[in-house]
Amino acid sequence: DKPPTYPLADLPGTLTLDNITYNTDNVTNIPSTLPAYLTRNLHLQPSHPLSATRQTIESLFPASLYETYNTLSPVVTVAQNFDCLGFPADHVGRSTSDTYYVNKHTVLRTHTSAHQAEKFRVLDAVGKPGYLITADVYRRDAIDRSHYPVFHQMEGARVFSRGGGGDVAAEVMAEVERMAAPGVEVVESCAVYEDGNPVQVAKGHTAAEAEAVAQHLQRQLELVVSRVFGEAASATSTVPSLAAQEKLKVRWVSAYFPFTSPSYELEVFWNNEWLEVLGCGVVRQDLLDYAGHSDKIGWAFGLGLERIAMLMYGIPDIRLFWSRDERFARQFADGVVRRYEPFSRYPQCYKDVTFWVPDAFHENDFMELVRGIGGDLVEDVKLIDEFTHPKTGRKSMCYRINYCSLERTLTNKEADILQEEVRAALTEKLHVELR
Ligand code: FA5
Ligand code: MG
Repeated sequence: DKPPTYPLADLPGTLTLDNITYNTDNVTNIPSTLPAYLTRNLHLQPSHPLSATRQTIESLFPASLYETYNTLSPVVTVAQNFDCLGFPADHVGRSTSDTYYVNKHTVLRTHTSAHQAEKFRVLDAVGKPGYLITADVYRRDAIDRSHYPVFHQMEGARVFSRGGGGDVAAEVMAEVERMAAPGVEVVESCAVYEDGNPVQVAKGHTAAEAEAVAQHLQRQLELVVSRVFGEAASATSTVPSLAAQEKLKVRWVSAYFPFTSPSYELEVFWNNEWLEVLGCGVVRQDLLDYAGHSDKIGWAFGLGLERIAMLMYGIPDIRLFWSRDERFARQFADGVVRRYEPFSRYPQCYKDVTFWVPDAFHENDFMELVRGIGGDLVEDVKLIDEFTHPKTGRKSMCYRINYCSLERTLTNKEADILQEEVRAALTEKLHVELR
């Protein structure tokens, strides 16, 4: 048992999430602001941009081949989220500074891959070789316009049968030949072979099999981005960065996940920047073996819906997805993809706080403390200065908190009150010495 890095509240012995009560213990770190997110289900709200994005992508995966799961509970076991997927015991993702623990056996899923093992297990019972899962996921993280402690992922997987004496590599490659994605230009690629030698091929796979499955995966995902970004471009000429572009530039970057090999990330060139939209790979055979599919080989991917929806609709700030403001919702009511029109530009109010940090300081604890007090009024938090005292060796940090409402003008006085609360909580809960 690791000690908690920061017990967020004086928690009672139990915690109720989504109508189920869990025992808490010394690793519980769910702030009181979080449970309310579990019931929002933005990916299922009619005409919400996340729901529309989900449906656009789902339409590219035939229902005859892919079973869709959109209501799986976010409360999962440590085994589901980490152990079954081969995360090593000391993986940083497991730490209480990165993950929300309900108790030492139970977490809020940090990714939709938490459901991989159970959904692979029922493939035959369901009678389809693939699935799609869309769900809210939870991570303790920094605060800025593109990071929020709750976001949405879509996971997809597909298996191919290796039984029956057929040549699965050849069969999959034959399908790959028919999968060209219009409107996408792959400017950089990494495949299974490098200089003619197979790389990262998992135990139990031939290089030819891994290559075929990786190609199938990459072509399928190129189809997804082609359709999603193509829709954004054709539906409205007010998305200038895409309308002006001949083809969408994408690149495949080699990556690492404990449960796939080879693994890749897909990046999209957007507004002059490479943006990572998904992670994926060939599923490690021991995972499929364990789920009762030694006779199959397959791929899986996990993409960030907010990342894609922000590009598709030109939504500039991830907090907007959570807005209950009518002026946000009604822009998406007719289901047509068009550029988001900002309904306000209210002033920002910057407040700095400087403190000496104790040894056990984790930045995410600070981020969460700020968010716990300021909520969605905190637009972002940036480290602007850091120094170590030459004599005492003590470390000092200065953070700039940007307070800004998406819905109204926040007064300087209101920001001051929040800042005072942050300062008080810093000494009281994180035991830092303010400067
Ligand atoms: C994963 O979560 C893996 N489970 C993905 C995967 C699935 C790999 C199946 C292989 C097979 P990662 O942490 O990189 O990987 O997140 C995947 C995607 O989620 C990212 O590419 C990004 O689009 C999105 N994402 C990750 N962190 C955030 C965040 N803080 N805010 C918004 N989107 C995020
Ligand atoms: Mg990543």
